[in-house]
Amino acid sequence: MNKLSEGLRKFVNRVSSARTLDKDTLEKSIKEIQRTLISADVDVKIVQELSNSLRDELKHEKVPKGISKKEYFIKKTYENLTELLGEKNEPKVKPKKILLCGIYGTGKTTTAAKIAKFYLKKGLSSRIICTDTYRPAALEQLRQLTEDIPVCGDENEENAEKILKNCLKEPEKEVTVIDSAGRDSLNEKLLDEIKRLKKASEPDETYLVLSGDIGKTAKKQAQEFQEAIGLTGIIMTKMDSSAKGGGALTACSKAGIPVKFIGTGEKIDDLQAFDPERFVSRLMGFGDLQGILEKVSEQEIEKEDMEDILKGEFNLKKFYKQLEQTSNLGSLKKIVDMMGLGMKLPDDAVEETEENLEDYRVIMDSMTEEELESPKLIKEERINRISKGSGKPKEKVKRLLKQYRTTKKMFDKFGGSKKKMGKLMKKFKKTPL
Ligand SMILES: Nc1nc2c(ncn2[C@@H]2O[C@H](COP(=O)(O)OP(=O)(O)OP(=O)(O)O)[C@@H](O)[C@H]2O)c(=O)[nH]1
Ligand SMILES: [Mg+2]
Repeated sequence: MNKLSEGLRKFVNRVSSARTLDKDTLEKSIKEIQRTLISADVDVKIVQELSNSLRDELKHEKVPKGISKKEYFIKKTYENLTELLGEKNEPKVKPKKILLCGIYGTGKTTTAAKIAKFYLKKGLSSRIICTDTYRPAALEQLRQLTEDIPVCGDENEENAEKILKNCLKEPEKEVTVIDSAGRDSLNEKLLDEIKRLKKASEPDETYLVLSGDIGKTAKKQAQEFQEAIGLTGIIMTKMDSSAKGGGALTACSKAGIPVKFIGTGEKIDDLQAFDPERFVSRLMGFGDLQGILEKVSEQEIEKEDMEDILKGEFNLKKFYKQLEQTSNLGSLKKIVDMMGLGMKLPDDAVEETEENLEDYRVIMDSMTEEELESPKLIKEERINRISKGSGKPKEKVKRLLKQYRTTKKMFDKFGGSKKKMGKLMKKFKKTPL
């Protein structure tokens, strides 16, 4: 766990365990956040703004019914931090060309492989084009990173643009990721090369790959590339190993250039679409935060979900959301128990799901939108693909599907009776989850 997370969790603990949220506790807690953010290289001015906004909101806004002032404070902190990090990125699963650029050693090549794999897992065919003529064995590096993705390049050609053009002539795949060479800074040579690669490939996305360890200076670098080349987003790597990743993310968001993905390790699966809410809630401690968020804002969302579920629209996406929102199936169990009609989720099903939670998440990350929405489409062939993409055994994919079906059957049975459903909805709306 990195320092940022450690500090934020300490903050959550301090607030939660305080008897009341008096002025002294509030100030000490704000200091805790300030220290933590500054040590993650978040700009001092931004930290100051955040503290002021927190103080202000706590002073002027009414604490909603049903939660304590302490809980409200934690929720506000979560919201303010999330806002600092910008918008959520939901990468569209459709054919595209992606050009990666950046200076030396930021993780371009590793990221090229990760992105190609990301889309492959979502069911799109993908390939990588290596235009790096500077780093010896750049092609070899890519081939080692990816077993099941074709890599095109030419060790004997020195002109990056030529390599690109030749590779683009090869049979097309749905997603093409273009890796480029780095330089020690955004100098003329690099600029010239990327401009030419961009012209020759006409990419749908141009991503700057930055390493989280540069902290708040990310802003300057991002702006320079943005002006010189035109970016559609940033990929922030080494979020697992850098103490300054928080500062780097915040800086990019402030510069108005969206962070699209984050790299969280050296392995090919260590890439996540950037989601500030998920990111902050992990940092602050999902378990601690979850209870509070559920009590307030998410209550409404879950109610909507519940209505859909009762209408018979329970799919893997909803199941996935449940898994995402709760670190265990507690709330789903609560829903089921609340039905109070002798239909209980078997305890071992709940336990089993808790145990398998992380695996399930990985498996579902390898499914397409269509599959998540209509799990009945998932037959043997797709199971094979999902198992391969996620690196999990077929049996595990099947077990997940079976668990989903069992739960759905129960909901369907229940949803059949309108009267019962109406009664339940009334009850449901009154009772916080
Ligand atoms: N911990 C961690 N290491 C990473 C991550 N992404 C890349 N790396 C490591 O960073 C180092 C450099 O990665 P490369 O992908 O070769 O970087 P590059 O930008 O292609 O480098 P050049 O082509 O020389 O400019 C390698 O050791 C990678 O394993 C990440 O998200 N987390
Ligand atoms: Mg490289």
